[in-house]
Amino acid sequence: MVMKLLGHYLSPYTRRVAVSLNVIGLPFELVELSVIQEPERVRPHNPVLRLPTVVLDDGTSLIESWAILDEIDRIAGPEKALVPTLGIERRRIMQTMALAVASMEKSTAVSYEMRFRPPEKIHQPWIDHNNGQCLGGLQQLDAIANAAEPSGWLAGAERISQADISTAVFVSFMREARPDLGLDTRFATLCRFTDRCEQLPVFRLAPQPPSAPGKPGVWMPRR
Ligand SMILES: N[C@@H](CCC(=O)N[C@@H](CS)C(=O)NCC(=O)O)C(=O)O
Repeated sequence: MVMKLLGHYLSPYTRRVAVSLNVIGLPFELVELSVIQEPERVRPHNPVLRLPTVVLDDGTSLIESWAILDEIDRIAGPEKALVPTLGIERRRIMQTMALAVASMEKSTAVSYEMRFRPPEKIHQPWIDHNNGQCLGGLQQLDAIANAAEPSGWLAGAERISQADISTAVFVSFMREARPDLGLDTRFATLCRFTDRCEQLPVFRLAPQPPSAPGKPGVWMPRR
């Protein structure tokens, strides 16, 4: 029995786990679930009702993508791990991932503010604050991507690492879900780097679904 990845590729956190499994070469089965529409299918495996959740072949559940990725690296061993276990490269890769995750979280804070709140309770200064934080992180990632041009990996790594996977998956998601941020214009280098990653077979095996025009509940805030 292979491990089960509960989630869907509309979720960038699920998608970064899937791409990581592809890079390492660990087989998995995607079990497509929506936490909003099917919470009772998620609850037995994750009491926090969040995706991704991984169910190992012995029935053990793993939650939170960062902790799942850590376990995948442990299973893969130090030669294949996507975050090096030792050395200064570990710090550079972890810090690049930290920028990517923090930017993604700030973008999501805005999406949730606009999607789940009644219009009269949306607070524009909070949206502006989060957008500013998100763009600050992406600006630094753009500079890091610039150093990797035209064919290298982020953080000076010699092969693809979790910094590349998380950055590219999150930027792809934000370009689609947050067109208002204008990432292609602001951060052309980062977007070029993301396009390069998205061409790789390991990314194409876990494709980000195309946006659904006219279905604001899927990507776009209901506003
Ligand atoms: N910190 C979590 C974030 C995961 C997350 O936000 N997942 C979304 C789907 S993209 C979700 O489950 N949202 C439902 C919720 O949090 O209520 C991780 O890294 O796994």
